[in-house]
Amino acid sequence: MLNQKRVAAIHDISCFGRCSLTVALPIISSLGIEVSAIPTAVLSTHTGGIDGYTFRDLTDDILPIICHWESLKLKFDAVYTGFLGSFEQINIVSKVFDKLKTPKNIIVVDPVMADNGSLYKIFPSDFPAGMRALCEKADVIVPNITEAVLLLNEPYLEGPYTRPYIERLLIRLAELGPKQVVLTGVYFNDTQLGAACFDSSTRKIDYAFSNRIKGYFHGTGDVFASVLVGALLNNCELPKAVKTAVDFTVSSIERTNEAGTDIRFGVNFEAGLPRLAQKLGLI
Ligand code: PXL
Repeated sequence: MLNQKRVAAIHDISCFGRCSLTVALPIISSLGIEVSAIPTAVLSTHTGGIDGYTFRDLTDDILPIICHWESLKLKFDAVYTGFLGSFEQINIVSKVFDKLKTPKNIIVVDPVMADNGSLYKIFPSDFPAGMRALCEKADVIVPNITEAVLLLNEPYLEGPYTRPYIERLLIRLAELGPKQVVLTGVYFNDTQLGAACFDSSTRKIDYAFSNRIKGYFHGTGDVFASVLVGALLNNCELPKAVKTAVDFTVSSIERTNEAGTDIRFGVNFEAGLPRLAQKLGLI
């Protein structure tokens, strides 16, 4: 085996309710990549539809962890961030990017902050400006449509969308700085849902769709972005990485829907991991 790739995953740990690190670690590891974790906070559960969760902030630990890693001369093929709890965390993660960026590695930002037209209620209204600053430093960003319009300071529109609208969003997002933009929650009709991507080096736009499953399933954005990171680090081209992430997320949702699990508990992605590794030619 050639040199194994290594990712620094910077997310919270929500102890129950599959999302953030409890999703990123198993998915990316199952694709043969070493994952080093920086937990930004420890919560008893995620904050989506569950009240009374505990929250221990670990912001003050982030830079000391990085300083120790620097003393060990550790290098990373990717730095991947998702949910961040405050402006202060955004500013610190921005410093982490400066420290860990190399000419060869990629910084992937999933600007987790909103869905279905609204900013998550735990965030202040100026939070998108902070996320925008982080996206400007990224190589790849993975917003949903609500996050995209917040990053661009545009009004939220209900779907179905049109190709010119989606393509304009992709191009405007790339103008913020990232070379590759992946937009999730894209649909042109009521039967199919998926993602669109734009690579500014080729100026190519691609789409990946699957059957639309009614309802909201928690943690699916993290499942999608984790597969995307794992696939890109396995040298998948962007459109194939996006298609792989769409298919994997949809089959995780289908499995969960069939089982009738509480949607706040996250999706059963675990059962799909062996097939995912097989699909990417790893086993
Ligand atoms: O799935 C994104 C996420 C991650 N971490 C925490 C969250 C959420 C979304 O609500 O609350 C703590």
